[in-house]
Order: sequence, then structure tokens, then C-alpha cells
Amino acid sequence: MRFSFINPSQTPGGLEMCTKAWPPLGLLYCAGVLIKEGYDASLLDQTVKGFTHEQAVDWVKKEDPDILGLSVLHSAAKEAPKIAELVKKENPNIKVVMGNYHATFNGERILKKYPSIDIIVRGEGEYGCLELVRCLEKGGDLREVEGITFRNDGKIFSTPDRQLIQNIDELPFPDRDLMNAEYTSTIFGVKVATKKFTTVLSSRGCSFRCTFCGCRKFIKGIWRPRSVENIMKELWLLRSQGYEEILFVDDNFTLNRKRVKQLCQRMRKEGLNIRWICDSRVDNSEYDMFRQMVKAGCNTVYFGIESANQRILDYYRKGITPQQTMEAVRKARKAGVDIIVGSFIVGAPDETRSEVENTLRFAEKLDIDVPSLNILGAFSGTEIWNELIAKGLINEDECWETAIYVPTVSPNTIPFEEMRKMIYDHFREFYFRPKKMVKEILQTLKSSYRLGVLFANLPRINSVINDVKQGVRYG
Ligand code: B12
Repeated sequence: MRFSFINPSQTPGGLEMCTKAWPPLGLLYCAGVLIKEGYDASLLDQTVKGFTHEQAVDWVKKEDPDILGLSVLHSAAKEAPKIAELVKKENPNIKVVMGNYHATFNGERILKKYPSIDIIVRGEGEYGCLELVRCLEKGGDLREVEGITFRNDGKIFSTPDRQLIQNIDELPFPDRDLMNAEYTSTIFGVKVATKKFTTVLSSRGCSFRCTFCGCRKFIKGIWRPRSVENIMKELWLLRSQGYEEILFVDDNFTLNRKRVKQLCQRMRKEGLNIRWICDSRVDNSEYDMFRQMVKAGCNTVYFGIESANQRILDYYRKGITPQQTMEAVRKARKAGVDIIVGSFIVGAPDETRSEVENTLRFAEKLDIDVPSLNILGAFSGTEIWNELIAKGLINEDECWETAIYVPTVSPNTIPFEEMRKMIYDHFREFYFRPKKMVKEILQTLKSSYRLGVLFANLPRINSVINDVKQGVRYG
């Protein structure tokens, strides 16, 4: 049996369009297990290829698979069914399967609304896809496949959840050549990866319970690390394929500081010589860990800072304090982290103007290089989504296929457009402060990485400055 996968494009105009295009590792992992078990698998990243739906359907026709798998985040919730309908018109016998966050959280709704979708594989898809293929191949009973939702005699049927993969080391490494596409990493349109780039997943899940994040419900709050040995094997494979820059897409890369330090020591001892980016919680910051990360090639750290207000941090159940944020940034800077990105969220249901102002000023006060200023969005699978439904602020039947900006439905906070303007003003202020500009220029002159980024972006410097001036957010 042949299994083809598509990473559909996003619906324009959704939550701050994310122009970043990183490889859909999830699909690569699913395909990897199928190929290891002797099945044919092919992949199309519609966003990166810039394919229309019609071109995507032509690609499917050429691949002629028995099963088409669509990877659906909420931003592609309306696009994926369009592809499915077009494909079914061409070949009614093809089985169309959906997976990823949006499909997992809305399986029954999707099957009720879209006859062109046959099966939902919920949660982690590697073994769901494999068992599904084996079942369909022998004309078996789908009720024996765990973790799927499907139609049976006109009724919608869901089998019990599949157990999470216990030992991630057993999974074949994602074969990125299957994508046949170049990826890069950008921050506000600035190309920050100037060499051959890809993403790596060194652990799955997160044990924290932030109310704006869908990860907890999807991965049941269990953090499962890969072994340092296994990660190093993949990194050396990537080196041998010419990759020189990677981004760890883990939800919580530094959860186990000891593991991070062991990984860094191996990278240095073996002379891996790769540049990398990762996330970190501020309450998990340690000077020595950051120092070892820098020595092992880490040039950028993303901190989920969220807010300067303890009341709002507690509402998000983030489990951190502004003091911890200041400490983490200070330690990372002292350790020599080149680019410190701080991600902030304003727009909690009853967040006051002074609380929003407080967070935006906090972003300016912190010794960070890039403020990612976001307005709170809610989508299915998060606790904030459930809260808005419970409060009658949103009607799930109307908006389950879209995400919403919380200030657009919550009466007790600053109107959305006004909040967006406040963000743009602070964003511009952040960069156009003489002291900040001098500091950024001096730091750039000291850093070969930054100079590399500067020269790589010189050709497009005008459009970047224009965008910053207009306060356009690339997201
Ligand atoms: C890397 C990443 C990105 C990358 C790449 C996305 C991609 N397609 O892989 C980029 C930067 C493009 C991105 C963008 C966005 N992202 Co993002 N992203 C992530 C992140 C950090 C890691 C994804 C990853 O590689 N996971 C590891 C792999 C192994 O897991 P996976 O992708 O979930 O895939 C597994 C299953 O989902 C399933 N599966 C996946 N696809 C399919 C398809 C089929 C057919 C089957 C059967 C199974 C299946 O099997 C896979 C293997 O187990 C996740 C957080 C997370 N933990 O997942 C957020 C996350 C997925 N992103 C999120 C969001 C909100 C966005 C944006 C909308 C942000 C924005 N405001 O613009 C945009 C949307 C872009 C889009 N394409 O639609 C949310 C999704 C919430 C939701 N309900 O949709 C997440 C969960 C973050 C969060 N914690 O809430 N993102």
C-alpha cells in the first residue's frame, strides 16, 4: 500500500499568519515508520512548495496513493477538507486520513461535516498510521485499530486512545530528504539561519499546564526525552548531510538540565560544530547550563516570558515569576547567548490597560534582543478555549474551525485593534531607542553569527526596516 502525506497551507488571515516554514517533523516520523515496515510513503509541504490546492491534487494523482494523510493544525482546518474533496472527486476509492492537533481535538465534528474525510488518527500518528495501513490492506475491522475515529454504517465511532510511545529512541530518524524542500528560520522576516537548516525533536511533551497551550491535552502532560546517544547519532547524520544550523522544536528542551549539559559535552567532545536554537522556561535557568550550551554552539534561546504581572502569569498557570525572568535573561546574557528572544502574551480575558502596559514596558526593560509580542489566541484543545465556551463568550459550533483572539470576544479588556496598536508602538520603541540601537550594533560587531545574519539579510534590509517601521509582525 502507498501512503502519501500533505502538510496543507494555512487559511490566509487567520491568527497572525505564521510565515515560518519549518519541516513538518510529525509527518516525517509517520512516514519513517511506514517506510521501515516496507511501505511506500511520499510527502508534500504545500506551504513551502507554494502549491495551490489544484497543484496539490495533481501531485496526489501523480503519486497515486491508496491513503492520503493530511496534517491539520487549526490554521489549516478549512484548507485540508478542500484538498480532500478535490482528491475524492478524482479518485473516490482513496482513503483520506487526518491527523495532528486540530484533527485530534475535533475528530467527530470533522467527520460529521466533511464526507470526504474517512478516518482521524488521534494523537501521535506513527503506529496509528502503520496499524491503519495493515488493517486496510487485509480488509480488517477498523475497530481493532487504537486511537482512531471513523465512520461505521453511517455512525461515527472512536476507538480508545493509543498509548503514548514510551521509548522515542526506537523511532527511525526523520528522513528530511523526503520533503525535497529547503527550509530556513526567520524572526520578523530576518533570515536568522544563514546555513543549511532544519529542525530536530530531542524530547516530546511538557509536564507543565499552561492554559493557552494545546500540548498538555495532546501529549497528556508526559515529558519523554530521547537519550543523548540517540540525539547525537541523528545530529551526526545531519552533519553528514551538510546541515550546519538546527532548531530544537521541543516544547521543553531544558526540562532536564543534566541531560542538556550531557548533550552539550558530547557535542563539544566530538567536535560536532553545529549552530543551534532552543526554547527554555525561565524557571529552569542555570548559568552553567547556558554556558555549556553556548560553548556547544547554541546562539539563540527563546524564553516563554508571557507577562510581567503575577496575576496574569497565575491565570495562565505558567508557574513562573517576573523575578525568575529577569534572572534567566541575566544568566543567559552573562553566559554569552547571542540572541535572546522573549515571547510575551497580552490580552487575557480581564487584563487591564496598566497590566498590558506593564508587560510591554517589561519587554523593553529586559536585556533581550527580540520581543515577540503576541495577542492571546485561543483554539480548541486549550483550557482558555474551554473557559470561553463555559462563559458563553464563544459558541464552539460556530468557531471550532478557527482560532480566535481573546480580546475580540472578552468585554473586559482593551479592544483588539487598540491592543494591536499598543504592541506596534512598543515594538517600534523597542528598536528605535538610541541606547538599544548602539547596544545591538556593538553586539553585532562582536558576533560572527550576527554579522553573518546581517550580511545575509542586507539585500532585503530595506523591506525588513520598512516592516519594522510599519510594525508589521512576521510572527
Ligand atoms: C514546529 C512547530 C511549528 C512549525 C512547523 C509546524 C509543522 N507543521 O510541523 C511552524 C513554525 C511552521 C509552526 C507554525 C504554527 N504553529 Co506551531 N508548533 C510547532 C511545535 C513547536 C512542534 C511541532 C512538531 O514538530 N512536533 C513534533 C512532531 C513529532 O509532532 P506533531 O507535529 O504533533 O506530529 C505528530 C502528531 O500530531 C501526528 N500527526 C501530525 N500530522 C499528522 C498527519 C496525519 C495524516 C496523521 C495520521 C498523524 C499526524 O503524528 C505525528 C507523529 O507523532 C508544536 C508544539 C508541539 N509540541 O507539537 C507547535 C504547535 C503545533 N503550533 C501551534 C500553532 C498555534 C501554530 C501557529 C498557528 C502559530 C501562529 N500563530 O501562527 C502556526 C500555524 C502554522 C501552520 N502550518 O498551520 C500549536 C497548534 C495548536 C492547534 N490546535 O492547532 C502548537 C501545538 C503549539 C501549542 N503548544 O499550542 N509551528
